[in-house]
Amino acid sequence: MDRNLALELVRVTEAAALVSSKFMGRGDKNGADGAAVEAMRRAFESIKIKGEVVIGEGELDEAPMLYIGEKVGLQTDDCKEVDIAVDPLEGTTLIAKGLPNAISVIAMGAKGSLLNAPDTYMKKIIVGPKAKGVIDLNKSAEENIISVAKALGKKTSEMTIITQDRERHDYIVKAARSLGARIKVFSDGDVAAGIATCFEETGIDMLMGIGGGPEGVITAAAVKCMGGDMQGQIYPLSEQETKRCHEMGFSDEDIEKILFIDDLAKGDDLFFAATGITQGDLLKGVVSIGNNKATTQSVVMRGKTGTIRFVDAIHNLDKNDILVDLM
Ligand code: VTB
Ligand code: MG
Ligand code: MG
Repeated sequence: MDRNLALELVRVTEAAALVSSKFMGRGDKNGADGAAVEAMRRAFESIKIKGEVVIGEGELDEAPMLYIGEKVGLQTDDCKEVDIAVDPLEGTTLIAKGLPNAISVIAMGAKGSLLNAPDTYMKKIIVGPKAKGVIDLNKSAEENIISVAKALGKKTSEMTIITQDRERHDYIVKAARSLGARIKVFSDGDVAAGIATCFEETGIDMLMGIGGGPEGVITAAAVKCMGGDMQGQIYPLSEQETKRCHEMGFSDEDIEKILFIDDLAKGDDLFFAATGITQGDLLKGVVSIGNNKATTQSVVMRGKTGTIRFVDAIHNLDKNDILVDLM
């Protein structure tokens, strides 16, 4: 894929972030989500790709836009065919309450590279580059913490594990505590939390937990670009979710299987872009600076080269013809 597309993608996440940031703290999850989706859909129109959404807002009957199978981008014959995974507003509860770490995010890959994961839960373990190759979802949380600590040259008491604050993760908290490791919990948004493991300055060594399957694929693309490691397992938590897996072509055997990072995001022809909506650990949020201007901060990654760029932008919303009526 043309390397310039990486920066084009930022326009798309910026648009969704700008528009959804208006909803910060307003208690309106759906309003914020709808606005992000609409902005992202519009911003995609001018991107030189023949894109197909593989991870999106759901099936055609439940999502009017950015549904699985939807074609996005310019779609002209000279455009490259690509897989697109989007979460226009990752952390609807975060934006509704004005909590940190809401982001807008896109992963893009060569056709066939991104797993068409069902919209059910996924068990995940994620680490940065130094612990690549030592994680194993078949092993216990304790064993994984010990292996990762060893790879990082840390005592387990020097480790920080991040997990979503849910009862289903009690076994992780217990495991970490039994080893004297530190725990950081987050209320929502495991894409941002997962990515944080690949930036040493965050102090986060590994993520473990059960979060969204679609989010797992998006995170895998980013972790791939950064040289980290991840394993996933599709993890339906109800009969209905198991049914959903079957509908999407995942057999019981597929559900049992450990998915390696390359199963989630194949090869290295991958791009990832995220823009902060609320202030976060890695990215600043959208800030209105008056005179109908706002600032954003984004991160863009390219798998081929492993380049990671942070992009700060000042937007003049009066002059933004795609967003003007949405702001
Ligand atoms: C997960 C996680 C997301 O919502 O999907 C989570 O991947 C849902 O968990 O990042 P619960 O059902 O326990 O709320 C997010 O945190 C936000 O979309
Ligand atoms: Mg979403
Ligand atoms: Mg989400």
